[in-house]
Amino acid sequence: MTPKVISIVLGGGRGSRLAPLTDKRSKPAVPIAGKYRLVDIPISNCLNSGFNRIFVLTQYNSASLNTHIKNTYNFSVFSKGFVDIIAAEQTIEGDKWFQGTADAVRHSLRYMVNHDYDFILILSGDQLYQIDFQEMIEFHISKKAEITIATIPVNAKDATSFGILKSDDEGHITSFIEKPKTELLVDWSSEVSDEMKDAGRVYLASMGIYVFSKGVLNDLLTQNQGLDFGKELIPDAITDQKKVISYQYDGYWTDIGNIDSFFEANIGLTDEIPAFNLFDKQSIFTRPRMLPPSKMAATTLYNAIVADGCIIAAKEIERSVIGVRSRIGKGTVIKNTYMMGSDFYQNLEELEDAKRTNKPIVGVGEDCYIDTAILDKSCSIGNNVQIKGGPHLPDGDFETYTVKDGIIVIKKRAVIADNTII
Ligand code: ADQ
Ligand code: ADP
Repeated sequence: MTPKVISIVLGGGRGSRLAPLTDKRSKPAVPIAGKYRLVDIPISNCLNSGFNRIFVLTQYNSASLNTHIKNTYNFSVFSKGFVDIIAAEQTIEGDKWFQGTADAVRHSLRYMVNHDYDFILILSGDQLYQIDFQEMIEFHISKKAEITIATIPVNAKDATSFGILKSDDEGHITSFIEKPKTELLVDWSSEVSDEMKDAGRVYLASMGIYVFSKGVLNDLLTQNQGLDFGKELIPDAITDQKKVISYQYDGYWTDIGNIDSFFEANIGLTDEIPAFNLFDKQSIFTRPRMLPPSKMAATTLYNAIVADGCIIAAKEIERSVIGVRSRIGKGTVIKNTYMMGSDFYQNLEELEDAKRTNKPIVGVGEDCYIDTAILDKSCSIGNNVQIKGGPHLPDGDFETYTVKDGIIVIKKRAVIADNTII
């Protein structure tokens, strides 16, 4: 019998580490891979695992997340499936934002009472991976676990950004420390496969993906006032001798919480055999847009991903992801760049008008050179513009762009005049 599961996607706080991409939209709505949004990844993993009752918790309910969910995840009347957004809201009991991940789930429990379920699957909203949660739930049941945490071996550098745990031979987690300082790590290495050991990945990290048996989660959230799973609930559950089990995963998984990892995750998709495989039997779902196929003039493409509906005359595109409805002028070279695309097309009249008044059109103009950049949606880059990111650039925030970790992020709808050099 299929286990009865409700999934909760932690859609994030302000998403400040992803600014300026999150200036005008909530984190789950950030566009990824040219045509998807971050939230499509955990939702697709759930749907592909056969779990179609999903709540997305978010701090602020942006119109674009709502529109995306409403337009994408429509289930037939014969299905019990839904994807619902729960936003932090003022209630009789309180008027605060969610104070942390556990607090967010605690506030959402009242939406679960009408549902029939035995397990709650809690997922992070900003990770790239493909996991069969059906297998994880079966593992949880077979181990008679109360809590199961998905884990992955990581190296010492990464270990400081994750919850690190130790487990016994049976996979029981015996201790857990949230984001340990480097000097504490000596006591925390685990037995891992030779392959992982050779890669220096000897610390077992929590992936922030949890299965809870229903009663256990309810008890924990009512008896423990902790605000965060990693900082309080999980370590306390282990101290309380709850049966917490590690479900070790060694496939591709990456946390895309900041600009650098977001950039790498997108550009990594252009590898010959990308670690995250979009071209799989299991689909990543997103909003069907009914766009025309992309049209290209004399463009040389090396390792490029080009989404639907683009009109491209560029000279060269290399190791870049070009999003929906992108328009790129002739003579332009784009390298190591994620161009998110546009929300709309300008019609011929508007294009003529822009030409007459010397305004850059939406997209990238002619004879530009763009390297190591993220172009947010619907920006207008004029002709002969040079945007060159790289480690030489200091971080900074300007009217039309931000620099983080050497990556230049052009803000949504920014207009960059002809001949600009960044
Ligand atoms: P972090 O990712 O640092 O560590 P956190 O910032 O709490 O933990 O975020 C977890 C997820 O919840 C993210 O998707 C985030 O956007 C979302 N989130 C955060 N605050 C929220 C709020 N108030 N309301 C709704 N959603 C919120 C966690 C664990 C570590 C583990 C890593 C793995 O704490 O133990 O190693 O995930 O990435
Ligand atoms: P984001 O993807 O950056 O989060 P939104 O989802 O809020 O942005 O905006 C995308 C929507 O905005 C699309 O559905 C698109 O139809 C609409 N849109 C935005 N600007 C325009 C415009 N100038 N003309 C037509 N539609 C637009």
